[in-house]
Amino acid sequence: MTHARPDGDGLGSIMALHRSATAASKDAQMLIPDGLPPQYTFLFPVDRPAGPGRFAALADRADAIVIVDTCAKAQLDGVAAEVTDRREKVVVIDHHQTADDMGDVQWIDTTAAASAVMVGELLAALTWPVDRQAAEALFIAAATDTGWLRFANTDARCLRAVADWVAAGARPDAIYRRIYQNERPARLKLLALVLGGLQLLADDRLAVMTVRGEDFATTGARPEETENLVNEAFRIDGVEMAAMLVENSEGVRVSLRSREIVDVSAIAQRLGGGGHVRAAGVRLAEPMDVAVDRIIRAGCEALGVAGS
Ligand SMILES: [Mn+2]
Repeated sequence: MTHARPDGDGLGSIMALHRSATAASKDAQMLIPDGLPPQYTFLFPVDRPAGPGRFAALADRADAIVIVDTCAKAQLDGVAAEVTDRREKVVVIDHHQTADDMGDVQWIDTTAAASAVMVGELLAALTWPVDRQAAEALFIAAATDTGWLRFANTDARCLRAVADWVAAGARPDAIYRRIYQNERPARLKLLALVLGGLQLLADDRLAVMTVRGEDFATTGARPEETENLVNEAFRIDGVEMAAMLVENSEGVRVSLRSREIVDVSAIAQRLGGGGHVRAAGVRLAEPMDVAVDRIIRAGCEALGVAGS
């Protein structure tokens, strides 16, 4: 099993573990504490992970409960207590800092780029078969946790693991297409509209982008298709902070990102939102033009430039 609101690393890792274990004649079942995100259903063409309602029945007849990509009770949602009640059976494989006391065996390596790298090493040590589908799942897991092998966590160990999976039949071109080149035309039309309206301020260090209500009708895009659009601004050399403002029926949803200087969580908190130092957000119950003005002032102030 992996964590609730599962990502590519958690899901790819359990898929590969399940497939290799089954090929090694083990009786294995997958489980996730909540629903399977639609964009990852393709990882499970045959067996789908069970839901939390099946946990007790599966756990009681299992010899081991392997939890991958988390060691935080809070990420196990409703099954956290049921997991720790069976701690003698629990094996954790994880690469995050947060390590609760969840089970008797906890293999935590914060230097691993992805949990999948650890899973790949474990499967090699066990000499369990890793076929093309398992290798693809591990590749997807490592690729999504490293931003397609470009984030700072990408290291030689990760690249060696990826090389093994390519040797086992994983095709980077097909996987890239599946994960990153599967958008609807409407989303690209929205991207064009957003980039067309991009404003650069504070000596071109602050980028502000907007999506107004009518832009959804014009392009046919859906509100969820604004996800990650804010990051497009960092294609521009010198942009330190980016803001994306999306209009909705309650007002404006603001996404803030910074490259390496500005603490955008401080800005978000001051306006009633929150988040991380490099990625934060806030909802403003005011008209778009007022919200844009507020964000420009906050951004210019954070960058030490007089607001326009
Ligand atoms: Mn991970």
